Amino acid sequence: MQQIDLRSDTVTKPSPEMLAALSRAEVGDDVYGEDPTINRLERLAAETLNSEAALFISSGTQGNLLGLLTHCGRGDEYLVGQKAHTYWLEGGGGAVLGGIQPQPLEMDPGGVMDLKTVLQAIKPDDIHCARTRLLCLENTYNGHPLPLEYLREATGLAAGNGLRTHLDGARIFNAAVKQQVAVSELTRGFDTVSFCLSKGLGAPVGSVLCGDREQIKDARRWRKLLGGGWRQAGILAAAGIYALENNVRRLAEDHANAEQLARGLSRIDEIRVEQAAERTNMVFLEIEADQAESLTAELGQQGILIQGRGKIRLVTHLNISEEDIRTVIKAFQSFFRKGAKGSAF
Ligand code: TLP
Repeated sequence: MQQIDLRSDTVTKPSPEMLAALSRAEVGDDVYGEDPTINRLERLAAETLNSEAALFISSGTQGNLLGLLTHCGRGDEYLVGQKAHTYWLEGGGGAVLGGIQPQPLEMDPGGVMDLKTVLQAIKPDDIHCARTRLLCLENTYNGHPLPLEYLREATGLAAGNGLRTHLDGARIFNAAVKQQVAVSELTRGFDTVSFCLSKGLGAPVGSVLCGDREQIKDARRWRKLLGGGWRQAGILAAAGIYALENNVRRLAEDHANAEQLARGLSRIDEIRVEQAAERTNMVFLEIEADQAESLTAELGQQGILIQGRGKIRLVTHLNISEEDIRTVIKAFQSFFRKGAKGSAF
Protein backbone atom coordinates (compact mmCIF):
# COMPACT_ATOMS: atom_id res chain seq x y z
CA MET A 1 0.00 0.00 0.00
CA GLN A 2 1.32 3.42 -0.94
CA GLN A 3 1.67 5.68 2.06
CA ILE A 4 0.62 9.29 2.39
CA ASP A 5 2.87 10.45 5.19
CA LEU A 6 1.81 13.81 6.61
CA ARG A 7 3.73 13.57 9.88
CA SER A 8 6.59 15.77 8.70
CA ASP A 9 8.51 16.93 5.64
CA THR A 10 11.52 15.09 7.08
CA VAL A 11 10.09 11.83 5.70
CA THR A 12 10.73 12.55 2.00
CA LYS A 13 12.51 9.89 -0.05
CA PRO A 14 15.14 10.84 -2.64
CA SER A 15 13.84 10.93 -6.22
CA PRO A 16 15.52 8.81 -8.95
CA GLU A 17 17.13 12.01 -10.32
CA MET A 18 18.55 12.87 -6.90
CA LEU A 19 19.83 9.32 -6.50
CA ALA A 20 21.50 9.55 -9.91
CA ALA A 21 23.24 12.80 -8.88
CA LEU A 22 24.30 11.18 -5.64
CA SER A 23 25.79 8.14 -7.37
CA ARG A 24 27.88 10.35 -9.69
CA ALA A 25 29.37 12.42 -6.83
CA GLU A 26 33.12 12.87 -6.61
CA VAL A 27 34.25 12.35 -3.04
CA GLY A 28 37.27 12.84 -0.77
CA ASP A 29 38.05 13.06 2.92
CA ASP A 30 36.27 16.16 4.22
CA VAL A 31 38.24 16.23 7.49
CA TYR A 32 41.17 17.11 5.18
CA GLY A 33 38.89 19.54 3.31
CA GLU A 34 39.24 17.30 0.25
CA ASP A 35 35.68 16.39 -0.65
CA PRO A 36 35.00 18.40 -3.83
CA THR A 37 31.25 17.88 -3.66
CA ILE A 38 30.98 19.05 -0.05
CA ASN A 39 33.13 22.05 -0.94
CA ARG A 40 30.81 22.81 -3.86
CA LEU A 41 27.71 22.54 -1.66
CA GLU A 42 29.25 24.86 0.92
CA ARG A 43 30.12 27.43 -1.77
CA LEU A 44 26.62 27.19 -3.25
CA ALA A 45 24.98 27.63 0.16
CA ALA A 46 27.18 30.61 1.05
CA GLU A 47 26.43 32.25 -2.31
CA THR A 48 22.71 31.63 -1.98
CA LEU A 49 22.53 33.16 1.50
CA ASN A 50 25.07 35.84 0.63
CA SER A 51 27.30 34.82 3.53
CA GLU A 52 31.09 34.49 3.62
CA ALA A 53 31.24 30.79 4.42
CA ALA A 54 29.16 27.66 5.04
CA LEU A 55 29.50 24.28 6.71
CA PHE A 56 27.71 21.07 5.72
CA ILE A 57 26.36 19.45 8.88
CA SER A 58 24.30 16.43 9.81
CA SER A 59 21.08 18.03 11.06
CA GLY A 60 19.14 21.12 12.03
CA THR A 61 19.74 20.30 15.68
CA GLN A 62 23.49 20.28 15.05
CA GLY A 63 23.20 23.62 13.20
CA ASN A 64 21.45 25.29 16.12
CA LEU A 65 23.84 23.77 18.63
CA LEU A 66 26.83 25.02 16.62
CA GLY A 67 25.16 28.43 16.47
CA LEU A 68 24.94 28.47 20.27
CA LEU A 69 28.44 27.10 20.87
CA THR A 70 30.13 29.51 18.49
CA HIS A 71 28.37 32.62 19.83
CA CYS A 72 28.19 31.87 23.55
CA GLY A 73 30.59 30.62 26.20
CA ARG A 74 30.05 29.08 29.61
CA GLY A 75 27.82 31.31 31.74
CA ASP A 76 26.48 33.21 28.73
CA GLU A 77 22.81 33.42 27.90
CA TYR A 78 20.69 33.36 24.75
CA LEU A 79 17.20 34.76 24.20
CA VAL A 80 14.88 32.34 22.46
CA GLY A 81 11.17 31.71 21.95
CA GLN A 82 9.46 29.66 24.63
CA LYS A 83 8.28 27.10 22.05
CA ALA A 84 11.16 27.49 19.60
CA HIS A 85 12.64 24.22 18.38
CA THR A 86 16.09 25.19 19.70
CA TYR A 87 14.75 25.57 23.24
CA TRP A 88 11.93 23.05 23.32
CA LEU A 89 13.04 20.15 21.16
CA GLU A 90 16.82 19.94 21.14
CA GLY A 91 17.54 18.31 24.47
CA GLY A 92 18.96 21.46 26.04
CA GLY A 93 22.17 20.91 24.03
CA GLY A 94 23.49 24.43 24.66
CA ALA A 95 23.23 23.89 28.44
CA VAL A 96 24.50 20.29 28.34
CA LEU A 97 27.53 20.93 26.17
CA GLY A 98 28.23 24.66 26.44
CA GLY A 99 27.05 25.74 29.89
CA ILE A 100 24.81 28.22 28.06
CA GLN A 101 21.66 29.42 29.81
CA PRO A 102 18.50 29.90 27.76
CA GLN A 103 16.18 32.79 28.51
CA PRO A 104 12.91 31.64 26.92
CA LEU A 105 10.42 34.38 25.99
CA GLU A 106 6.74 34.27 25.06
CA MET A 107 6.05 34.17 21.37
CA ASP A 108 2.81 34.73 19.47
CA PRO A 109 1.33 31.92 17.33
CA GLY A 110 3.31 33.26 14.36
CA GLY A 111 6.65 32.90 16.15
CA VAL A 112 7.07 36.60 16.93
CA MET A 113 8.56 37.67 20.28
CA ASP A 114 7.57 41.16 21.29
CA LEU A 115 10.70 43.28 20.85
CA LYS A 116 10.09 45.34 23.99
CA THR A 117 10.10 42.07 25.92
CA VAL A 118 13.30 41.06 24.14
CA LEU A 119 14.91 44.34 25.10
CA GLN A 120 13.84 44.01 28.72
CA ALA A 121 15.26 40.49 28.88
CA ILE A 122 18.80 41.67 28.09
CA LYS A 123 20.57 41.46 31.43
CA PRO A 124 22.57 44.40 32.77
CA ASP A 125 26.33 44.20 33.05
CA ASP A 126 26.16 43.05 36.68
CA ILE A 127 28.01 40.30 38.54
CA HIS A 128 24.66 38.77 39.51
CA CYS A 129 23.60 38.13 35.93
CA ALA A 130 24.47 35.84 33.08
CA ARG A 131 25.86 37.69 30.08
CA THR A 132 23.18 37.98 27.40
CA ARG A 133 25.01 37.29 24.16
CA LEU A 134 22.62 36.02 21.53
CA LEU A 135 19.15 36.38 20.08
CA CYS A 136 17.79 33.28 18.37
CA LEU A 137 14.81 33.36 15.96
CA GLU A 138 13.04 30.62 14.01
CA ASN A 139 11.68 31.07 10.47
CA THR A 140 9.30 29.55 9.47
CA TYR A 141 7.72 28.92 12.86
CA ASN A 142 5.02 26.22 12.71
CA GLY A 143 4.80 27.00 9.01
CA HIS A 144 4.40 30.76 9.53
CA PRO A 145 6.96 32.99 7.81
CA LEU A 146 8.16 35.86 10.00
CA PRO A 147 7.36 39.31 8.55
CA LEU A 148 10.34 40.90 6.82
CA GLU A 149 9.94 44.11 8.78
CA TYR A 150 10.08 42.16 12.05
CA LEU A 151 13.31 40.48 10.93
CA ARG A 152 14.86 43.89 10.23
CA GLU A 153 13.72 45.30 13.58
CA ALA A 154 14.84 42.25 15.56
CA THR A 155 18.31 42.06 14.00
CA GLY A 156 18.61 45.86 14.35
CA LEU A 157 17.71 45.67 18.02
CA ALA A 158 20.27 42.92 18.58
CA ALA A 159 23.02 44.80 16.79
CA GLY A 160 22.19 48.00 18.69
CA ASN A 161 22.51 46.17 22.01
CA GLY A 162 25.67 44.18 21.37
CA LEU A 163 23.91 40.84 20.80
CA ARG A 164 24.80 38.31 18.14
CA THR A 165 21.98 36.68 16.14
CA HIS A 166 21.30 33.11 15.06
CA LEU A 167 18.45 32.06 12.79
CA ASP A 168 16.98 28.58 12.93
CA GLY A 169 16.05 28.65 9.27
CA ALA A 170 15.22 24.95 9.04
CA ARG A 171 12.47 25.90 6.55
CA ILE A 172 13.73 29.31 5.44
CA PHE A 173 13.27 28.40 1.76
CA ASN A 174 9.55 27.85 2.40
CA ALA A 175 9.38 31.40 3.77
CA ALA A 176 11.31 32.82 0.81
CA VAL A 177 9.09 31.07 -1.75
CA LYS A 178 5.92 32.10 0.06
CA GLN A 179 7.00 35.73 0.44
CA GLN A 180 8.53 35.78 -3.06
CA VAL A 181 11.83 37.21 -1.92
CA ALA A 182 15.41 36.00 -2.28
CA VAL A 183 16.32 33.85 0.70
CA SER A 184 19.28 36.19 1.34
CA GLU A 185 16.74 38.96 2.08
CA LEU A 186 15.44 36.86 4.96
CA THR A 187 18.84 35.93 6.32
CA ARG A 188 20.39 39.40 6.02
CA GLY A 189 21.46 40.77 9.39
CA PHE A 190 21.89 37.35 11.06
CA ASP A 191 25.38 36.34 12.16
CA THR A 192 24.64 32.65 11.62
CA VAL A 193 21.85 30.80 9.85
CA SER A 194 21.14 27.10 9.88
CA PHE A 195 18.91 25.64 7.16
CA CYS A 196 17.83 22.08 6.42
CA LEU A 197 18.26 20.17 3.18
CA SER A 198 16.41 17.17 4.56
CA LYS A 199 12.99 18.76 5.04
CA GLY A 200 10.95 20.34 2.23
CA LEU A 201 14.00 20.37 -0.04
CA GLY A 202 13.90 16.58 -0.11
CA ALA A 203 17.50 15.50 0.59
CA PRO A 204 17.86 12.36 2.70
CA VAL A 205 20.30 13.93 5.19
CA GLY A 206 21.88 17.22 6.03
CA SER A 207 21.74 20.87 6.94
CA VAL A 208 24.04 23.82 6.37
CA LEU A 209 25.32 26.47 8.77
CA CYS A 210 26.20 29.82 7.18
CA GLY A 211 28.11 32.72 8.70
CA ASP A 212 31.33 34.66 8.41
CA ARG A 213 34.68 32.90 7.89
CA GLU A 214 35.80 33.06 11.51
CA GLN A 215 32.48 31.79 12.82
CA ILE A 216 32.41 28.88 10.37
CA LYS A 217 36.04 28.01 11.18
CA ASP A 218 35.06 27.82 14.84
CA ALA A 219 31.92 25.80 13.98
CA ARG A 220 34.08 23.33 12.03
CA ARG A 221 36.17 22.77 15.17
CA TRP A 222 33.08 22.29 17.35
CA ARG A 223 31.54 19.95 14.76
CA LYS A 224 34.68 17.77 14.89
CA LEU A 225 34.58 17.77 18.69
CA LEU A 226 30.96 16.58 18.52
CA GLY A 227 32.01 13.65 16.34
CA GLY A 228 30.49 15.29 13.29
CA GLY A 229 33.56 15.36 11.01
CA TRP A 230 32.59 13.93 7.62
CA ARG A 231 34.73 11.64 5.53
CA GLN A 232 33.50 10.83 1.99
CA ALA A 233 30.12 12.45 2.53
CA GLY A 234 30.08 14.05 -0.91
CA ILE A 235 27.40 11.53 -1.83
CA LEU A 236 25.15 13.26 0.72
CA ALA A 237 26.27 16.74 -0.32
CA ALA A 238 25.38 15.86 -3.94
CA ALA A 239 21.80 15.28 -2.82
CA GLY A 240 21.94 18.68 -1.10
CA ILE A 241 23.18 20.39 -4.27
CA TYR A 242 20.46 18.67 -6.27
CA ALA A 243 17.89 19.86 -3.70
CA LEU A 244 19.05 23.49 -3.84
CA GLU A 245 19.15 23.50 -7.62
CA ASN A 246 15.86 21.70 -8.27
CA ASN A 247 13.57 21.64 -5.26
CA VAL A 248 13.25 25.23 -4.10
CA ARG A 249 10.70 26.70 -6.49
CA ARG A 250 8.48 23.63 -6.31
CA LEU A 251 7.87 24.35 -2.59
CA ALA A 252 5.01 26.52 -3.89
CA GLU A 253 3.21 23.26 -4.78
CA ASP A 254 3.47 22.10 -1.16
CA HIS A 255 2.06 25.44 -0.02
CA ALA A 256 -0.85 25.18 -2.46
CA ASN A 257 -1.52 21.61 -1.29
CA ALA A 258 -1.52 22.72 2.35
CA GLU A 259 -3.98 25.49 1.48
CA GLN A 260 -6.23 23.00 -0.29
CA LEU A 261 -6.03 20.63 2.67
CA ALA A 262 -6.86 23.42 5.15
CA ARG A 263 -9.84 24.47 3.04
CA GLY A 264 -11.18 20.94 2.68
CA LEU A 265 -10.80 20.03 6.35
CA SER A 266 -12.31 23.29 7.60
CA ARG A 267 -15.61 22.17 6.02
CA ILE A 268 -15.82 19.32 8.51
CA ASP A 269 -17.72 20.38 11.64
CA GLU A 270 -15.69 18.40 14.16
CA ILE A 271 -12.38 19.91 13.02
CA ARG A 272 -11.06 23.33 13.94
CA VAL A 273 -8.41 24.32 11.43
CA GLU A 274 -5.96 26.94 12.66
CA GLN A 275 -6.11 30.02 10.46
CA ALA A 276 -2.88 31.24 8.92
CA ALA A 277 -2.30 34.64 7.32
CA GLU A 278 0.46 33.13 5.17
CA ARG A 279 0.44 29.36 5.12
CA THR A 280 3.48 27.46 3.89
CA ASN A 281 3.46 23.68 4.20
CA MET A 282 1.74 23.05 7.54
CA VAL A 283 -1.85 22.70 8.64
CA PHE A 284 -2.70 22.55 12.34
CA LEU A 285 -6.04 21.25 13.47
CA GLU A 286 -7.80 20.56 16.69
CA ILE A 287 -10.22 17.73 17.25
CA GLU A 288 -11.58 16.17 20.43
CA ALA A 289 -8.65 14.50 22.20
CA ASP A 290 -10.55 11.22 22.55
CA GLN A 291 -11.11 11.08 18.77
CA ALA A 292 -7.48 11.66 17.86
CA GLU A 293 -6.39 8.14 18.64
CA SER A 294 -9.11 6.39 16.64
CA LEU A 295 -8.68 8.87 13.77
CA THR A 296 -4.94 8.19 13.65
CA ALA A 297 -5.56 4.45 13.73
CA GLU A 298 -8.27 4.49 11.07
CA LEU A 299 -6.28 6.68 8.69
CA GLY A 300 -3.22 4.55 9.38
CA GLN A 301 -5.09 1.51 8.10
CA GLN A 302 -5.58 3.38 4.83
CA GLY A 303 -1.86 4.24 4.65
CA ILE A 304 -2.37 7.87 5.75
CA LEU A 305 0.08 8.70 8.52
CA ILE A 306 -0.65 11.55 10.94
CA GLN A 307 0.43 12.30 14.49
CA GLY A 308 -0.64 14.46 17.41
CA ARG A 309 -3.19 14.33 20.18
CA GLY A 310 -5.86 17.00 20.19
CA LYS A 311 -3.67 19.29 18.13
CA ILE A 312 -2.60 17.59 14.93
CA ARG A 313 0.03 18.89 12.53
CA LEU A 314 -0.20 17.90 8.87
CA VAL A 315 2.83 18.64 6.72
CA THR A 316 2.90 18.67 2.93
CA HIS A 317 6.04 17.90 0.97
CA LEU A 318 7.36 16.64 -2.32
CA ASN A 319 6.05 13.11 -1.86
CA ILE A 320 2.47 14.40 -1.40
CA SER A 321 0.46 15.09 -4.56
CA GLU A 322 -2.77 17.01 -5.16
CA GLU A 323 -4.46 13.65 -5.63
CA ASP A 324 -3.18 12.60 -2.19
CA ILE A 325 -4.75 15.72 -0.68
CA ARG A 326 -8.13 14.75 -2.14
CA THR A 327 -7.71 11.23 -0.75
CA VAL A 328 -6.86 12.59 2.70
CA ILE A 329 -9.84 14.97 2.80
CA LYS A 330 -12.16 12.11 1.79
CA ALA A 331 -10.70 9.89 4.51
CA PHE A 332 -11.27 12.58 7.16
CA GLN A 333 -14.81 13.13 5.86
CA SER A 334 -15.61 9.46 6.04
CA PHE A 335 -14.25 9.24 9.59
CA PHE A 336 -16.44 12.09 10.77
CA ARG A 337 -19.18 10.97 8.33
CA LYS A 338 -22.22 12.82 9.55
CA GLY A 339 -20.24 15.97 10.42
CA ALA A 340 -19.15 16.89 6.88
CA LYS A 341 -20.79 20.07 5.59
CA GLY A 342 -20.62 18.92 2.00
CA SER A 343 -18.13 18.15 -0.69
CA ALA A 344 -14.67 19.51 -0.04
CA PHE A 345 -14.23 20.43 -3.71
N1 TLP B 1 11.71 19.36 13.38
C1 TLP B 1 11.09 18.05 13.33
C2 TLP B 1 10.81 17.53 14.73
O1 TLP B 1 11.93 17.62 15.51
C3 TLP B 1 9.68 18.25 15.40
C4 TLP B 1 9.84 18.14 12.50
O2 TLP B 1 9.32 17.05 12.15
O3 TLP B 1 9.38 19.25 12.19
N2 TLP B 1 14.42 23.53 13.62
C5 TLP B 1 13.15 23.34 13.28
C6 TLP B 1 12.26 24.52 13.12
C7 TLP B 1 12.66 22.04 13.09
O4 TLP B 1 11.38 21.88 12.79
C8 TLP B 1 13.54 20.95 13.25
C9 TLP B 1 13.05 19.53 13.08
C10 TLP B 1 14.86 21.21 13.59
C11 TLP B 1 15.28 22.52 13.77
C12 TLP B 1 15.85 20.09 13.81
O5 TLP B 1 16.17 19.46 12.62
P1 TLP B 1 16.77 17.96 12.62
O6 TLP B 1 15.61 17.05 12.77
O7 TLP B 1 17.43 17.89 11.29
O8 TLP B 1 17.72 17.90 13.75
